Amino acid sequence: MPRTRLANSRLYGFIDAAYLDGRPARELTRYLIAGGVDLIQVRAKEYTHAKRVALALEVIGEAYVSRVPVIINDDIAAAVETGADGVHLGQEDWAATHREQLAGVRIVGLSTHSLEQARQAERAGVDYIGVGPVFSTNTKPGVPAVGLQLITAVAGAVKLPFFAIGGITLHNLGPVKAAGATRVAVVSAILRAPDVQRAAAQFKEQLTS
Ligand code: 3NM
Repeated sequence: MPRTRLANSRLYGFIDAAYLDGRPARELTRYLIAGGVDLIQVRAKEYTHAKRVALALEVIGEAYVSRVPVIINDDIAAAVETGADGVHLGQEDWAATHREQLAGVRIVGLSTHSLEQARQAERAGVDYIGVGPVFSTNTKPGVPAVGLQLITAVAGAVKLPFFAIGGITLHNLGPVKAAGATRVAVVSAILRAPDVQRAAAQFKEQLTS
Protein backbone atom coordinates (compact mmCIF):
# COMPACT_ATOMS: atom_id res chain seq x y z
CA MET A 1 0.00 0.00 0.00
CA PRO A 2 1.57 3.27 -1.03
CA ARG A 3 2.28 5.63 1.83
CA THR A 4 0.05 8.30 0.26
CA ARG A 5 -2.95 5.97 0.56
CA LEU A 6 -2.28 5.47 4.24
CA ALA A 7 -1.81 9.21 4.70
CA ASN A 8 -5.16 9.82 3.00
CA SER A 9 -6.96 7.33 5.24
CA ARG A 10 -9.37 8.84 7.75
CA LEU A 11 -11.43 6.05 9.26
CA TYR A 12 -10.00 2.77 10.56
CA GLY A 13 -12.69 0.15 11.21
CA PHE A 14 -12.50 -3.20 12.96
CA ILE A 15 -13.77 -6.71 12.78
CA ASP A 16 -13.32 -7.43 16.48
CA ALA A 17 -14.31 -10.97 17.46
CA ALA A 18 -15.53 -9.71 20.83
CA TYR A 19 -18.20 -7.63 19.06
CA LEU A 20 -19.40 -10.06 16.39
CA ASP A 21 -22.33 -11.24 18.54
CA GLY A 22 -23.00 -14.09 16.12
CA ARG A 23 -23.08 -11.84 13.06
CA PRO A 24 -21.20 -13.05 9.98
CA ALA A 25 -17.86 -11.27 9.59
CA ARG A 26 -18.37 -11.00 5.83
CA GLU A 27 -21.58 -9.09 6.23
CA LEU A 28 -20.07 -6.71 8.81
CA THR A 29 -17.09 -6.18 6.52
CA ARG A 30 -19.47 -5.20 3.72
CA TYR A 31 -21.23 -2.71 6.00
CA LEU A 32 -17.93 -1.18 7.14
CA ILE A 33 -16.77 -0.76 3.56
CA ALA A 34 -20.11 0.60 2.37
CA GLY A 35 -19.89 3.09 5.24
CA GLY A 36 -16.51 4.27 3.97
CA VAL A 37 -13.83 2.80 6.21
CA ASP A 38 -10.37 3.18 4.67
CA LEU A 39 -8.71 0.30 6.52
CA ILE A 40 -9.96 -2.73 8.45
CA GLN A 41 -8.23 -4.40 11.37
CA VAL A 42 -9.01 -7.99 12.30
CA ARG A 43 -8.80 -8.18 16.09
CA ALA A 44 -9.44 -11.55 17.72
CA LYS A 45 -7.55 -11.54 21.00
CA GLU A 46 -9.14 -14.71 22.39
CA TYR A 47 -8.98 -16.76 19.19
CA THR A 48 -6.52 -19.51 18.40
CA HIS A 49 -4.17 -18.83 15.50
CA ALA A 50 -6.21 -21.17 13.24
CA LYS A 51 -9.49 -19.46 14.09
CA ARG A 52 -7.92 -16.02 13.59
CA VAL A 53 -6.64 -17.08 10.17
CA ALA A 54 -10.11 -18.29 9.19
CA LEU A 55 -11.67 -15.00 10.30
CA ALA A 56 -9.01 -12.98 8.49
CA LEU A 57 -9.59 -14.90 5.27
CA GLU A 58 -13.30 -14.09 5.43
CA VAL A 59 -12.59 -10.40 5.88
CA ILE A 60 -9.87 -10.31 3.23
CA GLY A 61 -12.12 -12.12 0.74
CA GLU A 62 -14.77 -9.46 1.17
CA ALA A 63 -12.44 -6.45 1.36
CA TYR A 64 -10.49 -7.51 -1.71
CA VAL A 65 -13.43 -6.62 -3.93
CA SER A 66 -13.13 -2.98 -2.83
CA ARG A 67 -9.34 -3.02 -2.34
CA VAL A 68 -9.70 -1.94 1.28
CA PRO A 69 -6.51 -2.99 3.11
CA VAL A 70 -6.83 -5.53 5.92
CA ILE A 71 -4.47 -5.46 8.91
CA ILE A 72 -4.17 -8.30 11.41
CA ASN A 73 -3.82 -7.54 15.11
CA ASP A 74 -0.81 -9.08 16.84
CA ASP A 75 -0.41 -12.26 14.78
CA ILE A 76 2.40 -11.74 12.25
CA ALA A 77 2.22 -15.35 11.07
CA ALA A 78 -1.51 -14.96 10.39
CA ALA A 79 -0.83 -11.79 8.38
CA VAL A 80 1.78 -13.58 6.27
CA GLU A 81 -0.27 -16.76 5.81
CA THR A 82 -3.40 -14.94 4.75
CA GLY A 83 -1.69 -12.41 2.50
CA ALA A 84 -3.12 -9.59 4.60
CA ASP A 85 -1.85 -6.09 3.88
CA GLY A 86 -0.24 -5.68 7.26
CA VAL A 87 0.00 -6.26 10.95
CA HIS A 88 -0.76 -4.11 13.98
CA LEU A 89 1.34 -4.62 17.10
CA GLY A 90 1.14 -3.48 20.69
CA GLN A 91 4.20 -2.17 22.52
CA GLU A 92 5.03 -5.53 24.14
CA ASP A 93 4.70 -7.52 20.91
CA TRP A 94 6.73 -4.90 19.08
CA ALA A 95 9.51 -5.14 21.67
CA ALA A 96 9.53 -8.94 21.28
CA THR A 97 9.54 -8.84 17.47
CA HIS A 98 12.69 -9.19 15.41
CA ARG A 99 12.63 -6.93 12.37
CA GLU A 100 13.25 -9.88 10.02
CA GLN A 101 9.91 -11.39 11.12
CA LEU A 102 8.27 -8.39 9.46
CA ALA A 103 10.14 -8.80 6.18
CA GLY A 104 7.10 -10.00 4.19
CA VAL A 105 4.68 -7.52 5.76
CA ARG A 106 3.74 -4.42 3.73
CA ILE A 107 2.20 -2.29 6.48
CA VAL A 108 3.30 -2.27 10.11
CA GLY A 109 1.24 -0.35 12.64
CA LEU A 110 2.06 0.16 16.29
CA SER A 111 0.02 1.20 19.33
CA THR A 112 1.55 4.11 21.23
CA HIS A 113 0.52 5.59 24.56
CA SER A 114 2.98 8.45 25.08
CA LEU A 115 4.80 11.07 23.04
CA GLU A 116 8.06 9.22 23.54
CA GLN A 117 6.60 5.99 22.17
CA ALA A 118 5.21 7.87 19.16
CA ARG A 119 8.60 9.43 18.46
CA GLN A 120 10.33 6.06 18.84
CA ALA A 121 7.85 4.46 16.45
CA GLU A 122 8.62 7.11 13.87
CA ARG A 123 12.35 6.57 14.25
CA ALA A 124 11.84 2.80 13.97
CA GLY A 125 10.16 3.28 10.60
CA VAL A 126 6.69 1.84 11.22
CA ASP A 127 4.03 2.89 8.70
CA TYR A 128 1.42 4.31 11.05
CA ILE A 129 0.68 4.52 14.77
CA GLY A 130 -2.35 4.40 16.98
CA VAL A 131 -2.44 6.95 19.81
CA GLY A 132 -4.61 6.15 22.80
CA PRO A 133 -6.71 5.27 24.58
CA VAL A 134 -7.91 8.85 24.21
CA PHE A 135 -10.83 8.05 26.52
CA SER A 136 -11.26 5.04 28.79
CA THR A 137 -13.01 2.22 26.97
CA ASN A 138 -14.55 -1.18 27.68
CA THR A 139 -12.82 -2.53 24.58
CA LYS A 140 -9.52 -2.21 26.46
CA PRO A 141 -10.55 -2.27 30.10
CA GLY A 142 -8.21 -1.13 32.87
CA VAL A 143 -5.98 0.92 30.58
CA PRO A 144 -5.76 4.57 31.68
CA ALA A 145 -6.87 7.21 29.21
CA VAL A 146 -4.10 9.36 27.73
CA GLY A 147 -6.44 12.29 27.05
CA LEU A 148 -6.68 14.81 24.26
CA GLN A 149 -3.40 16.48 25.28
CA LEU A 150 -1.45 13.55 23.88
CA ILE A 151 -3.26 13.89 20.54
CA THR A 152 -2.21 17.53 20.35
CA ALA A 153 1.36 16.70 21.36
CA VAL A 154 1.70 13.91 18.77
CA ALA A 155 0.09 16.03 16.05
CA GLY A 156 2.72 18.69 16.68
CA ALA A 157 5.73 16.40 16.91
CA VAL A 158 5.28 13.40 14.64
CA LYS A 159 4.92 13.32 10.85
CA LEU A 160 3.85 9.69 10.71
CA PRO A 161 0.15 9.08 10.00
CA PHE A 162 -1.55 8.55 13.36
CA PHE A 163 -4.99 7.32 14.33
CA ALA A 164 -6.55 8.50 17.57
CA ILE A 165 -8.16 5.50 19.28
CA GLY A 166 -10.04 4.57 22.42
CA GLY A 167 -13.58 5.51 23.42
CA ILE A 168 -14.17 7.64 20.34
CA THR A 169 -17.83 8.19 19.52
CA LEU A 170 -19.80 10.46 17.22
CA HIS A 171 -20.38 12.70 20.24
CA ASN A 172 -16.72 13.27 21.14
CA LEU A 173 -15.27 13.21 17.63
CA GLY A 174 -15.43 17.01 17.43
CA PRO A 175 -13.01 17.56 20.33
CA VAL A 176 -10.75 14.75 19.05
CA LYS A 177 -10.50 16.52 15.69
CA ALA A 178 -10.02 19.88 17.40
CA ALA A 179 -7.13 18.39 19.38
CA GLY A 180 -5.34 17.66 16.12
CA ALA A 181 -6.44 14.20 14.95
CA THR A 182 -7.37 13.81 11.28
CA ARG A 183 -7.69 10.03 11.51
CA VAL A 184 -9.53 7.87 14.02
CA ALA A 185 -9.82 4.15 14.74
CA VAL A 186 -13.18 3.07 16.13
CA VAL A 187 -14.32 -0.31 17.44
CA SER A 188 -17.43 -0.30 19.62
CA ALA A 189 -19.12 2.92 18.50
CA ILE A 190 -19.40 1.37 15.04
CA LEU A 191 -19.78 -2.36 15.79
CA ARG A 192 -22.30 -1.78 18.59
CA ALA A 193 -24.32 0.76 16.61
CA PRO A 194 -27.80 -0.34 15.54
CA ASP A 195 -26.79 0.30 11.92
CA VAL A 196 -23.09 -0.39 11.36
CA GLN A 197 -22.96 1.04 7.85
CA ARG A 198 -24.69 4.23 8.88
CA ALA A 199 -22.45 4.70 11.92
CA ALA A 200 -19.32 4.27 9.79
CA ALA A 201 -20.71 6.69 7.22
CA GLN A 202 -21.42 9.28 9.94
CA PHE A 203 -17.84 9.04 11.22
CA LYS A 204 -16.48 9.30 7.69
CA GLU A 205 -18.66 12.31 6.92
CA GLN A 206 -17.44 14.13 10.05
CA LEU A 207 -13.82 13.26 9.30
CA THR A 208 -13.91 14.49 5.73
CA SER A 209 -15.96 17.66 6.23
N1 3NM B 1 -6.28 0.05 21.27
P1 3NM B 1 -13.22 1.45 21.17
S1 3NM B 1 -7.65 1.63 22.66
C1 3NM B 1 -7.92 -1.61 20.41
O1 3NM B 1 -4.93 2.78 23.04
C2 3NM B 1 -7.56 -0.41 21.19
O2 3NM B 1 -3.92 1.38 21.80
C3 3NM B 1 -6.18 1.12 22.02
O3 3NM B 1 -12.00 0.44 21.02
C4 3NM B 1 -4.91 1.81 22.32
O4 3NM B 1 -13.30 2.22 19.92
C5 3NM B 1 -8.45 0.36 21.90
O5 3NM B 1 -14.40 0.50 21.34
C6 3NM B 1 -9.91 0.12 22.00
O6 3NM B 1 -12.97 2.25 22.40
C7 3NM B 1 -10.67 0.85 20.96
